[in-house]
Amino acid sequence: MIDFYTWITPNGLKIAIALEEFDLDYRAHAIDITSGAQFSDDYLAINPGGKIPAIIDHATGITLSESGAILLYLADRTGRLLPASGIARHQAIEWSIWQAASFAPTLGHAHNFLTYNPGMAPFAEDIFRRDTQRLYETLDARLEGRAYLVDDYSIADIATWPWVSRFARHKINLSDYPNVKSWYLRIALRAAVKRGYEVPHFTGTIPLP
Ligand SMILES: N[C@@H](CCC(=O)N[C@@H](CS)C(=O)NCC(=O)O)C(=O)O
Repeated sequence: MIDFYTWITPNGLKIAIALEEFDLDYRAHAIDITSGAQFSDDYLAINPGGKIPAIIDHATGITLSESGAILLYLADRTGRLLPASGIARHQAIEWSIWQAASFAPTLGHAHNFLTYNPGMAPFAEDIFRRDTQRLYETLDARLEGRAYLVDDYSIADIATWPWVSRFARHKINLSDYPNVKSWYLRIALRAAVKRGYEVPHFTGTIPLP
């Protein structure tokens, strides 16, 4: 059994979708980061950084935070959605790290400046709008002629997809990135993705461009 601490945000959705894809036994615990639940003593004992997501896997005794590390752990534990060796493994890790280090932080800042606080920091709005577009260009180029980021569907796709699902908040028109759009729609059809999108609770159906 895995205890899974999460909220209705892309970093949480990555793990919800992965747990559903791996068909692992888990209990989801909603940590409402809008009311400060991430700073409770109980939660800080699980993740001293006070961020979701985190897991406790009682089968192995491990407690983990950082969505990228959790995805790698779950893939290795199940032997699925990450090649065991070879170039494809390194490329899946490469794109997972691209997502964690570049895509997610930039889009998160874009949400803050472009959607939640528009007009407050024009310079930051400009930087994050342009950087977001550059990252979409990178993603679109990678997906040219490919169904998934690396050969077969993998944790790299699971890591990236929930952030793309917030395209409206970072002011991206998916029709401007046709390869991203078809990849996004392909993954949106997966039953496990639909189930994961409703964890820890239903917030609406998957947005369609
Ligand atoms: N690099 C971390 C980022 C985690 C993160 O930023 N989580 C956000 C929600 S998406 C959070 O918990 N925010 C609450 C806070 O910062 O107080 C990961 O990938 O897990």
